[in-house]
Amino acid sequence: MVSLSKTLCPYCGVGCGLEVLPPAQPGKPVARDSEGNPVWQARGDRDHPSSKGMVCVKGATIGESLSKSRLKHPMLRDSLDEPFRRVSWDEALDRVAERIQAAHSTFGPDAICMYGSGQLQTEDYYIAQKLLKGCLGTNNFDANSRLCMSSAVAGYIQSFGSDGPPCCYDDLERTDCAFLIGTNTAECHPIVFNRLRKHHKRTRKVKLIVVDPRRTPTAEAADLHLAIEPGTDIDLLNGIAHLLLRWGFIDPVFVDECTRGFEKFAEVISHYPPERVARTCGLRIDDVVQAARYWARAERVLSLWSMGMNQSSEGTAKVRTLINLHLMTGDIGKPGAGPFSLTGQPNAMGGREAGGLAHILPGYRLVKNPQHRAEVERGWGLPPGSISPIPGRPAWDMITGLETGEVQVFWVAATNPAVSMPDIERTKSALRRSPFTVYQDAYYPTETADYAHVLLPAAQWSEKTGAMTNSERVVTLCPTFRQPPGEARPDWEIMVEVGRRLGFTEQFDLANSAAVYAEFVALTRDRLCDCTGLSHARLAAEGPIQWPCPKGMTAAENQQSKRLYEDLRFKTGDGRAQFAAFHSRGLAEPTDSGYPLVLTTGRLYGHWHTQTRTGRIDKILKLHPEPELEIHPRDAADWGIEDKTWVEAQSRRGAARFRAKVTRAIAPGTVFVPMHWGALWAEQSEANALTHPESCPASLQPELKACAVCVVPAGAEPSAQQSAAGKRPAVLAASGQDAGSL
Ligand SMILES: Nc1nc2c(c(=O)[nH]1)N[C@H]1C(S)=C(S)[C@@H](COP(=O)(O)OP(=O)(O)OC[C@H]3O[C@@H](n4cnc5c(=O)[nH]c(N)nc54)[C@H](O)[C@@H]3O)O[C@H]1N2
Ligand SMILES: Nc1nc2c(c(=O)[nH]1)N[C@H]1C(S)=C(S)[C@@H](COP(=O)(O)OP(=O)(O)OC[C@H]3O[C@@H](n4cnc5c(=O)[nH]c(N)nc54)[C@H](O)[C@@H]3O)O[C@H]1N2
Ligand code: SF4
Ligand SMILES: [Mo]
Repeated sequence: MVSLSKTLCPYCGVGCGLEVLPPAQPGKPVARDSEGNPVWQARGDRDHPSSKGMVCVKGATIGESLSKSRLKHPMLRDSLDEPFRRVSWDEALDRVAERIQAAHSTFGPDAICMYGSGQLQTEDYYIAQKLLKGCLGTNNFDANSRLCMSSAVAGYIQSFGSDGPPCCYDDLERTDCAFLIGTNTAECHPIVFNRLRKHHKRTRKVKLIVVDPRRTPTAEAADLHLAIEPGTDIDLLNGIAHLLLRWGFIDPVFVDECTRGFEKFAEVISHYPPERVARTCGLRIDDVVQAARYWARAERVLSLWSMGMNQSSEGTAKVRTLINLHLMTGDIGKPGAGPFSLTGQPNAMGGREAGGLAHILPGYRLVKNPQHRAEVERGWGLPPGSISPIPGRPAWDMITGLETGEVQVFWVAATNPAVSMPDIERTKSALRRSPFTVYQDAYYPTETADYAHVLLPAAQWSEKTGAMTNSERVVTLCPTFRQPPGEARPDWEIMVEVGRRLGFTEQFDLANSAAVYAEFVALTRDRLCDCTGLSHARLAAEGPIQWPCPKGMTAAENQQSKRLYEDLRFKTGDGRAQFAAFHSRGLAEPTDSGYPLVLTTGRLYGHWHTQTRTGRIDKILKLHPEPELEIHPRDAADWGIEDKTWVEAQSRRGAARFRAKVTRAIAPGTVFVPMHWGALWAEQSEANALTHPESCPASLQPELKACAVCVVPAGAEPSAQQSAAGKRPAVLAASGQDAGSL
C-alpha cells in the first residue's frame, strides 16, 4: 500500500501543508465518493511551517473532489454548434499547432493569446512563458491573477521597486495591531486568520481593525469594524495618515533616510481631517480617530489586504496609499510589521515569479526593460529581439480582442472565464465569436467548455509533480500520488508538445518537471525572488523553503531572514521607497436614481470560485445550498423586499436572481452576492451578469467589487434554480448528460 504523501493544499494562497492518505487503510473500509471512486483522505501537516497542522473545510475535503466529473480524453469539434468527438492526443495537438502556425503567419504573433491561472504550478507557468513570450514572440499570456493580484503587484513595484510581499506569517504573532482592509480573512484565508486570532485573544493589548462594508466573520472578531462605503478606502487611509502626522506619530529618521516624496504626500493628506473623512466614508468621526489611535499606539502594525483593495478601478492607488502609512511610521522590514497582500490562489505567487502576466517576465523582470528581455532571451537560447518589447493583452483585452477579430487563437488553461470574467454576457458573446478556442481543464463540464473547439484534459494537483509558492513566499513541492484519469496530462507537458510541433525542439527538450523547475530557478539568479538554491530534490528532502534562497544558502541561514527589506534598502534606483499621493476618484460606476445601490461581490467560506471542485462535495453544498443577496433592512424596506424571498438584481448590463438575506451585517446602500454560481450551478444567479470591466489604469485590474444596481422582488423561485443541497448542477439535471462521460 502507498503510504502517506506530504503536499500543499491546492486551494487558497495561505498554502497549508497537507498529509494525504490512500483510500485503503488497514482495518478500515475503502472510503468512496458519491460516484463510487476511492477517496484519498487529507489532514493537516504539523511540520508545515505556514500552517502547523491546521486546515479548513476546503483542504480537509479535497479528496472527495478529485475523481468526480473529470475530463478524461482530448475532444475536438470544428464549430461550436457541433458535438465534440473524441480524438487522440496527436490529432488534438496537431490541430492546436496548425491553428497557431496559421494565425502566426497570417495575422502575426499577437493574434495568439493564452489565458492561464494561479492554479497552475510554477512549471506550467514557466513553460507557458517560454512558449508564448520566447518562441512565439508575443507577450499575450495573462492569468486570472489580473482579476486578483495585479493591483498588489503594481503597488509593490511602484512603492518598493519590485513585486514581493515583504512579510511572513510569523508576523501574525508578532504584531501589536493588525489592520485588515478589504479582506474577509476568516472565510477566505482561514488559517492565516486562525493564527492571528489566537494571538489577538492571547494578548489583550493587540488590536484588530477591520475595514469592510460588510460585517463579515472577520469583522465580528475585530476591536474596531469600520463599515465604510465601497470605494472610499483612499479617503480613510489618507485620514489616518492625517491624524498620525498631526499627532507627530511618524518615524522621521526612516522617512528622511529611506523614502522619497514625503512632502507632496504630506500636502495631500492635509486635506483629510477626520470630519471630512467620516462624511465621505459613511463612518463616525470617533471611529476614524480610534483607528488612527490604534495605529499610533502600536509599535508594530501589520496590514493585510486582498480583493476589497485590489479589485478596484483605483486598486493600485489604494495599495500605495496603504503602503504610505507603513512608510511614514517605519512599519516595515521588522517583525510584526509591514504591508502584507494575501494571495488568493495557491500558486498566484509562483506565477508572478515565473513571469505569468502580460507585462512581466520570469524572475520578477519587466517586458519593457531591454536588459531584462536580453537576460531571458539568453536563458532561453533565443536570438536577441525574440521577446517583444510591448506588454501583451491583459485578461479583459483578450475578450475585446475576440470582439474585434484581433485574437484568432484563444487558449485557456485552469480558469473558467465564462463565469469569472466581468460583464459575463459580453464575455460569452465574445467567446462565441472566437475563431479557435482551446480549453485545457481538469473537469467536465464547466461553463467555458461550451465555448471551446478543443478540450485538452489536464492532470491536476495530486496527479502531477510541481512547485507552488504561498503568500509568505514559502515554496512547497506537490508530488504525484495518484494516477491521472483517462489520458489527462500535466499542463506543462501539453504545452511542451505543442512547442515541439511548432519546431522548438531544442527549447522544449525537457525530460520531466524537475528539469523544468531547474531551468526556471536559473532565471531567478540575483533577483529579489532568487530561488537558485531550490530544486525538486531539495524540496522533497527538506520540505517547504521560503525564498529568497540563493544557491548555497543553508536551511539555517534561510530561517534567519524571513522578511524582505530588513536592511531598509528597497529595489528602487536609489534604494529608497516611494511615497505616492492620491485623492480618491470614487467608483467607476457611481449609483444614481435608476441604480441606487452598490453591488459588491465575493466569496463564501466553503465554496471555491466557480465550484468545479466544491460544487461536487456534499458537505460544502449543505453549508451553502443557494446564492443569497445580502441587503440591509432599511434598503429591503425601501424596495419592498422580504427576507428569504427571491429578488432580482439589475445593472446596466444584465440581471441575476438570488434569495434575499435581510441583514444588518451589510452597510445600508450596499448589497453583496457571492461569485460562485455560474450557469451550470444555478439558472440566472451569475454575479458577473451585473459587473462591469472598468479597470485600474495602472494594474488593469477590473473593478469586480462595485457596480450600480437596483434590486426588486422577483416573485416565485426560478424554476431551474438549484435550491437543495446535493442536487446535480442545474444544466446537467436538465440535459441528463453524464458528467463523467468525457
Ligand atoms: N472560501 C474561499 N476562500 C478563497 C477563495 C474562494 O473562492 N473561496 N478564493 C481565493 C482567492 S483567488 C482570492 S482572490 C481570495 C479573496 O479573498 P477576499 O478578498 O478576502 O474575499 P472577497 O470575498 O472577494 O472580498 C473581501 C471583502 O472585500 C469587501 N469589500 C468590497 N468592496 C470593498 C471596498 O471598497 N473596500 C473595502 N475595504 N472592502 C471592500 C467585501 O465586502 C468582502 O467582504 O480568497 C481566496 N480564498
Ligand atoms: N464577480 C466576481 N468575479 C470574480 C471575482 C470576484 O471577487 N467577484 N474574483 C476574481 C478572482 S480574484 C479570481 S482568482 C477568479 C477565479 O476564477 P476562475 O479562475 O475562473 O475560477 P476557478 O473555478 O478556480 O477555475 C479554475 C479552473 O481550473 C481547473 N483546474 C484545476 N486544477 C487544474 C490544473 O491543474 N490544470 C488545469 N488545466 N485546470 C485545472 C478547474 O477545474 C477550474 O475549471 O475569479 C475572478 N472573478
Ligand atoms: S486555509 Fe486555504 S490553504 Fe489552508 S486548508 Fe483552507 S483552503 Fe487550503
Ligand atoms: Mo483571486
